[in-house]
Amino acid sequence: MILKIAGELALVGVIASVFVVAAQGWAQERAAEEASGQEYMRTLDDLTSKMKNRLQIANWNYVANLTTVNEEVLTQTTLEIAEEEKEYWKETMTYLWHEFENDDLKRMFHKYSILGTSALPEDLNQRLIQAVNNMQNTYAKAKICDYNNRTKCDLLVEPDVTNIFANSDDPEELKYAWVEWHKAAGAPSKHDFSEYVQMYNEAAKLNGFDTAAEWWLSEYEASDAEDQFVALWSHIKPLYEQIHAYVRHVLRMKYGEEVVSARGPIPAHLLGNIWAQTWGNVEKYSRPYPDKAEVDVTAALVAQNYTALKLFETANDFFKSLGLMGVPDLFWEKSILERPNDGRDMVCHASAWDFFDGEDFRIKQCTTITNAFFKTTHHEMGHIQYYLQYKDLPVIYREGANPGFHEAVGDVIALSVSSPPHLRVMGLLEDGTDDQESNINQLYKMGLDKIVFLPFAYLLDIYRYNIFRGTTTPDEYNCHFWQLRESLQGVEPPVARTEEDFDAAAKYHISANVEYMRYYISYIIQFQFHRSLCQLSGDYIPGDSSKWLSNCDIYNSTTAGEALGKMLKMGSSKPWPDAMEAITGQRYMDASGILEYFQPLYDWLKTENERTGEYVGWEPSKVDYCSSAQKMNMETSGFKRKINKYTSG
Ligand code: X8Z
Ligand code: ZN
Repeated sequence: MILKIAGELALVGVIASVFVVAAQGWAQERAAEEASGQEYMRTLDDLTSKMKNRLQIANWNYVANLTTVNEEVLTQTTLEIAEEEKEYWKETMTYLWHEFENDDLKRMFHKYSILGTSALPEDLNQRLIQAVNNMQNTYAKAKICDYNNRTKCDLLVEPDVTNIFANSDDPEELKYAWVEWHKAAGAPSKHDFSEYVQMYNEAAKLNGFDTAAEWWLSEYEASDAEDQFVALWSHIKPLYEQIHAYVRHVLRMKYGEEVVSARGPIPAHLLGNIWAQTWGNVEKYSRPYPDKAEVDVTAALVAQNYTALKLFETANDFFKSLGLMGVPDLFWEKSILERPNDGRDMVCHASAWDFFDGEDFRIKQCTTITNAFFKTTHHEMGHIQYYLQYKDLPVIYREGANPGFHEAVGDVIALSVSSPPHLRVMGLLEDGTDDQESNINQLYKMGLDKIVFLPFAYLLDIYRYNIFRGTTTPDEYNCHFWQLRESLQGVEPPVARTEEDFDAAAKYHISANVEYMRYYISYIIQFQFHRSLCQLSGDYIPGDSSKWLSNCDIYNSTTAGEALGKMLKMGSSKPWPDAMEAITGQRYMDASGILEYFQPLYDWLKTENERTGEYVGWEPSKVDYCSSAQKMNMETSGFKRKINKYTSG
């Protein structure tokens, strides 16, 4: 009996030690696998930076000079790199990275597991590239004729169309330019756009997403990202409605009730911008206190002989004052800061470029000396600052914490630069303007830029989510676009529209396949960043009503610079709440910053709209942009119900 028990115990012991040995073996194997994963990541990093560098060069060469040869080189390079990436991807996927202990390594593998458009079979990828190139080309080369001289037909979006909208207040001229631009830049791209949607959705599926909408949303690393966007809008909407009502009132007084109805949406051609995305140019005749000093700095910049170069140097100086990095010499050598005067076609829309070699960073911008470019210059330099700060990270992390972060950096700087105290120091704003009325003027000008932009940015991607998800089909492209613009922005087209038109593509980012929710997020979080940096700099104390957040300037604050730098250095190596925490101590995006900033303006607008009795909100447009069949279909298909979710209405 005793012997039997001893025998059984021995057997149990043997089995147990077999397990222990097996477990140890397995653990060793896993450790070895993980170590080889580490090693592999280093190789892949090296290869990826070389591939990305090559692709960026081909890309830059094309957009800076739209020739057929440059287009061919770009297409070929993209296809070749796609094949290479596919091969590496297969190897990457042989690693059991889900089991890795090291979270950082896991994060890198996870990022590499999304192959993007390179996942497409070559023929489909080629169709995608072709469709996007066609749209880019159409947009960049679109020209319209002069209103007063119809034989002069070389007007481009930058600077000509932009200038017409900035300076003209002839509603007929504006209507003409609006219609012509949409005819030239939008309508021809309809077919290419639907081809692009099919190919892009196909790529999304190959990457494991239901549609390209889920792919884009995945960049925000939250399962409820879309709900977060919706919630943010519900907080901002009351402020937007006040500014909308105020501007409509002024425009009705200016143009008459025939042109601007009392309770309708605002006609989109009267807002000082071809896309009605920012309304800063209507400030000159809608300023709350017209007798107070000028707040638009265009005239001051011109009077002081600012050049494109001087604008960039000014922005560079601000970053340096925070203890952040100045741009390297190569930047000044390689950037294009003005439209070259050699007759070439190029994509003028401003952009900042990382060439992924740690040395080459460039901006391409067709600068003119205006208030708007003063801001855009800081915006673009913010992208460069991010590139510089994270240049030593593995290449897979050289991106914003989320796409909105990248867009917010330069704008945060511009918030300080545009504060009345800073403008005064720069000599761009008259002295002796530090009173309540001047500050309301200044805040109003900012509101026309920042608040007004939010519904535009938000709807541009709700529009594309609907298309990617099949909620909007090609025969409804234009009708649904205007349905969203009316519901969210409260604007309407100046003339009737049909499906012959494709107005969305008259906006650069639609034709160039650039996700746009990034700007919506940026315009919200930049105020969270501004508030925190202002507190760190000591130039703002929350709750102290003697100093407005809009009067804070962080110039020279190395404490603020250090916090900003810390966040920028993280790139996308950590989920964005970690990056946000590095500056704000908060782990979520919220509208409290922007609402705090604009609180005095909100109070002023509310009182003013009550005084004039202006209706707040808007009733349905009387302009025809959907056919009766389309209208019926919107009711029965549930489209109306679906968009209600986004409008908080
Ligand atoms: O496209 C841009 C930048 C380049 S990232 C000039 N922006 C958006 C636009 O122009 O529509 C900046 C603000 C919004
Ligand atoms: Zn940008």
